[in-house]
Amino acid sequence: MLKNAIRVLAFGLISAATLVACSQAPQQLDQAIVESDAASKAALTAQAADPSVWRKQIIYFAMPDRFYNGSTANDNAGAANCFDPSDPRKFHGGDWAGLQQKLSYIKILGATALWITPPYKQIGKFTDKNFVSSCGYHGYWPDWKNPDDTATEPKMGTSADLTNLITATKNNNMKFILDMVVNHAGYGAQIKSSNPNFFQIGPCPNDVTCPLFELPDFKHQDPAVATYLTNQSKAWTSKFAIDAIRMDTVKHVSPNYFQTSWTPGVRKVKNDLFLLGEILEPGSLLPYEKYFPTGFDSFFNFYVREGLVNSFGNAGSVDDLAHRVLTSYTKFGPESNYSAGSAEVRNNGLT
Ligand SMILES: [Ca+2]
Ligand SMILES: [Ca+2]
Repeated sequence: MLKNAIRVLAFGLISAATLVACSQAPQQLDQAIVESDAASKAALTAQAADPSVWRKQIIYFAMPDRFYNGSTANDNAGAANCFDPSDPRKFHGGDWAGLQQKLSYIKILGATALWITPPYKQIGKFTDKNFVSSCGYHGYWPDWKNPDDTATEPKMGTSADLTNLITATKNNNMKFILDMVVNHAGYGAQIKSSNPNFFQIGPCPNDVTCPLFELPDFKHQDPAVATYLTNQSKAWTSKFAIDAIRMDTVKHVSPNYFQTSWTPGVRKVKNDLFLLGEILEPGSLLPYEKYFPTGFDSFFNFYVREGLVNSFGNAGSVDDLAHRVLTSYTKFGPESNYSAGSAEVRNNGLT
């Protein structure tokens, strides 16, 4: 979600991600994944990103709309009344062409991988109950239709523009990470009208079924919904030469969906995809454990990040950070300690 994205952005323009590496994932996949086809299961467990490659990456996270305007021709494309550089809730003109023009700047900073916010066509101007209007400049309010057509956000550019950005990224020897979301659609998205039965209704007792910021929340337990969303992610993965997927709002989606549908699905398209999940949970490591068997390679470690903020950002005791690093190490082993501790601190100039 936007709020999460801003928190990550605020932490540093360039950063090695604070990650929990799923070093136990292959074994747990063997134990937990229920596949009707034994051959598919064997293939799945054999397919994964190479951790020795991804452990070395320095990821630059860019929200293209707020980065650089490479083409003023698309500023007013798509949704009406959504381009206003003076309004923090509207589009400001940045696009994939602008990002491509500035790749050398990102590379000079030392980044080895580029992660951009979701590319989906966004809903039109949304006015909330307090009469505040916003637009999906962040990419997390997709205006999907059924069947999905992999439409890109016109203000970001065309499919060709995205392809060109990815190609240029690779030509600069950088990896490309595409942000995706399967938890929700944008407010009033086309699919909400065409397929109202695709969405949760009624009480919401937990993170999975409770709509986030009242966004239309997908009912992943419905096989038709699972198929729709997984096919959509597979289509984007097939259409664009991405190296990795950063998945939004993981803890708001059933682990079973990822484990049985989404992860095997996208890996069948590209078997060495690096799958990085957002579990925005600073208070406990329990949710991370819950999602380990789902097939993700790694998760952002917001638990250790909270310790970094408390200890260094807010001038608190380092005891809090030490406790969190030790807990993470004890729970997930030396890989999590490596990725969650030293790299993050060093690359953000905190030591
Ligand atoms: Ca533009
Ligand atoms: Ca949900």
